[in-house]
Amino acid sequence: MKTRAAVAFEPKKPLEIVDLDLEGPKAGEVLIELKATGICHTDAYTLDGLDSEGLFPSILGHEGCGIVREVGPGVTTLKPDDHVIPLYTPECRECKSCLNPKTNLCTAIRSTQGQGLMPDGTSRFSYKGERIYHYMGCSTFSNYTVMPEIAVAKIRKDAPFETTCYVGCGVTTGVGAVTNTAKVEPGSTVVVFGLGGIGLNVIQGAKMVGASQIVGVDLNPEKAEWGRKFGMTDFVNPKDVDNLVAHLVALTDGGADYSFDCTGNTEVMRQALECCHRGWGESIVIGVAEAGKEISTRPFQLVTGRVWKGTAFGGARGRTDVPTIVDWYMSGQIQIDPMITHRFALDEINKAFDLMHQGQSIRSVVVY
Ligand code: NAD
Ligand code: AHE
Ligand code: ZN
Repeated sequence: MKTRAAVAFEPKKPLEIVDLDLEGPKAGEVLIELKATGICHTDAYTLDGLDSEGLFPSILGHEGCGIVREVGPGVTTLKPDDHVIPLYTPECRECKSCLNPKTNLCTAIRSTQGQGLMPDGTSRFSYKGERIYHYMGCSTFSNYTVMPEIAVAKIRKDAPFETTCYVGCGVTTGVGAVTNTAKVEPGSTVVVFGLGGIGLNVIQGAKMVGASQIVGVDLNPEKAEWGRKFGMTDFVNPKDVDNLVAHLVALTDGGADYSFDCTGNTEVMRQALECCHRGWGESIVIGVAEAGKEISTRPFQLVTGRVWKGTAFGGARGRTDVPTIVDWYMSGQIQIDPMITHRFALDEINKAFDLMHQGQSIRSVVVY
């Protein structure tokens, strides 16, 4: 069949909107009609050529929501008309990682996913006979995509597509980093670096679990008002203080119980660790750093009890946890609507990347 998609033909070039060929679902796969997709900073990072796994030409996008239109042989858990969210972190429930409660990082199809291919080692997308790569196993910047059954979360039908798509990455990543990875306790002191589409969700997650002090840190002063909307108690612009770490340690009475990097900047990751409380403070790396970047700190920071951790997809097991997060949204425990600042047709998708780079959007969504 044909599908209309925004193709990344080359790094650092605008996406091109074209009609291309999509092969139907094979065994264990489903065809999904996307109804909406968010644009995450990770899409921009890959398009900018900063991802060591980045492949071109490819169809980016990993924050989608849509409807199952066709199922391949052997599919048992999904059927046509199911409303679904594609998962870049699948949940096969059988691999060594899925059987270990310590992680959400299912390994069943990770190697082919990293090569831009379906689990059988081929791509379903082509343009003028040339292969187009899948991206993060999702490729939601296409009106239709094909997904393995193990990488699809079935959700309730009353959840609106154009807001619920954000659960496919940003909401789950931010809220899940608080609830699954850090396991922030009520009364905790939390510092969040980077108040974009991820950081604001860390803030609302920290508020939901009862953190008593939530400090937001951002270079963009306009993010102060955004943070306050979702539960931030204090805002610090690094440009306004001489020594950011010392300032944060003083502001939090000796250091944060938990800090989160939502910038992808390795210098910020160090600050996030070092503003944690001596003896117990934990810092969670969420931001994705450019290829080749490394983090550093004095080992004494760890010797004296600070803990450095990371999280992917907020530690969530997608098929199990995503429907619950959608329920939290639908029951008002978390907010999504105010964070969707811009809506575009697929033809206008490059505007969403411009707004993100200019710091003018929280989440832009393409509505199909
Ligand atoms: P975004 O562009 O919406 O927000 C980034 C924010 O960080 C902006 O508000 C920006 O002003 C701020 N910032 C930049 N440099 C800063 C600095 N030096 N100090 C303080 N603030 C600074 O991006 P996003 O969509 O929120 O994504 C944030 C990061 O999280 C990206 O690196 C993205 O790739 C990553 N991410 C990781 C996961 C995961 O599973 N680990 C999931 C989604 C996104
Ligand atoms: N491919 C990059 C790393 C990119 C990365 O860390 N991706 C996150 C999700 S970001 C979503 O917006 C992730 O899930 N990582 C775990 C995984 O298995 O990819 C690189 O450095 O090679
Ligand atoms: Zn993302």
